[in-house]
Amino acid sequence: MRVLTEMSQISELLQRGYERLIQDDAVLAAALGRDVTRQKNTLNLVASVSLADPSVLVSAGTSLSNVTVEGYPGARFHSGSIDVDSVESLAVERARLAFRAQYANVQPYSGSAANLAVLSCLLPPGGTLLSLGLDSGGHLTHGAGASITGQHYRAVHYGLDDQGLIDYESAHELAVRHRPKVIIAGSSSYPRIVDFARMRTIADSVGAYLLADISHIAGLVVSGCHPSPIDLAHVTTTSTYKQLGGPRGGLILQGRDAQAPARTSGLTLAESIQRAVFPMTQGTPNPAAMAAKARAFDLAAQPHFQQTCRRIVANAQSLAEELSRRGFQLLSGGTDTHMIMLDITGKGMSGYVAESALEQCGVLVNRNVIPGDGRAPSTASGVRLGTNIASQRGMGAAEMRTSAALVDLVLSAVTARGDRAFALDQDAKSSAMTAVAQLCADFPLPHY
Ligand code: DSN
Repeated sequence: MRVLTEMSQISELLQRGYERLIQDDAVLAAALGRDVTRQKNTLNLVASVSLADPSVLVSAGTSLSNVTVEGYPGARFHSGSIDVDSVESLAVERARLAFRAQYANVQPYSGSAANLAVLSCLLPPGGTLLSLGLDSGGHLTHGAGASITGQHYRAVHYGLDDQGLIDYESAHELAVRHRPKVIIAGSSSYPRIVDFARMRTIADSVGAYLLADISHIAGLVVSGCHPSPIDLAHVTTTSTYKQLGGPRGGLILQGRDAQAPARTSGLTLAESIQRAVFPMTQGTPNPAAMAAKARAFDLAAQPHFQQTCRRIVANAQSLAEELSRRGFQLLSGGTDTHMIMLDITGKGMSGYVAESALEQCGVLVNRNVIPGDGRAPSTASGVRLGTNIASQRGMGAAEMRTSAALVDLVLSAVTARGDRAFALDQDAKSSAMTAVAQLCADFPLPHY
């Protein structure tokens, strides 16, 4: 009863917030409202998105945002932290439970911040790291030249073999030659299962730490649809919004190596990671985001989430199959995850043009560099698709075939005029928009 009364204060507060926004800030209110409409009416096949449950959104929007804390539960630097302590402890416990981890840190602002904290902890400035190259599916924060991780560390990259699969043998050879202190397993645009056990063997053979970045596949890991790295890697990082249905934020996890001694500091690895987040790379965390993470981790541990993840993988395979049947070139020939990577060099257009033409028809994807790409990341020669939101909407194999047909219809109707300009046949556009509207009406966003 008391909980209900206290919760109703939140509901009243949020209601007042909506009213004040509409009355006092019509410009912002209109943009926020338009985006809900846009989300309802588009077929979102972007690989790095998922829908946050309304209870996650509400948790992220509470008055916890008014609380400033630093440090960790029970060891803060400000008064007034009692409820944030409960929330953070709950989020940590739920993260550990969902991922079957021994240690969790829920303070990182994002997956990028989590990676920076872990690298700062494990690798001295100028130290060597080994990771998947950006054009092979790696991530900016894995030592790419444009990232601080590529500027402060010496990054060496492994790549893909002729089949488009991670070249583990070459990763091992590079590890032996360059003796990295950290090896990163994980990717941003690699659609296949990552063999974390093999990566750990490679790391152990040269005495390196293994960092697994599961930002894209965290949901599949929680639900058992992808092998878990938690006990294989020394440290695992993820963002909380790509596939977990959580708020914008990051998470650091550890399994059996949590209590292992950190090699330089005399602390355990877990203690060392705690310090790497606060105070080394972050100040005050976002308490409302930690609340929303707690809610999302609880949902991710439910059977319904597991069912959704199974559908995500099955849908990606159906979509991949139909795209392939229609003549699209799939990197690695298919997918084991939620993700499909298309090489569209043979389609006579850049990834930028493909993404833009599809967006004009209500189909959302994103351009991506591919191995040996002759184009810059801003235009790229690849297109990345994913099935997280389509699956959360309840779509299945038939809708994936329709989605592949839509991609085919639109891209076949494009006449590229350079890498950034194009003409789109208006009849095809109109047919595609009608089909997208039908799909969105048949499979509405849950709870919207
Ligand atoms: N890392 C980017 C992506 O994969 O889309 C953004 O989170």
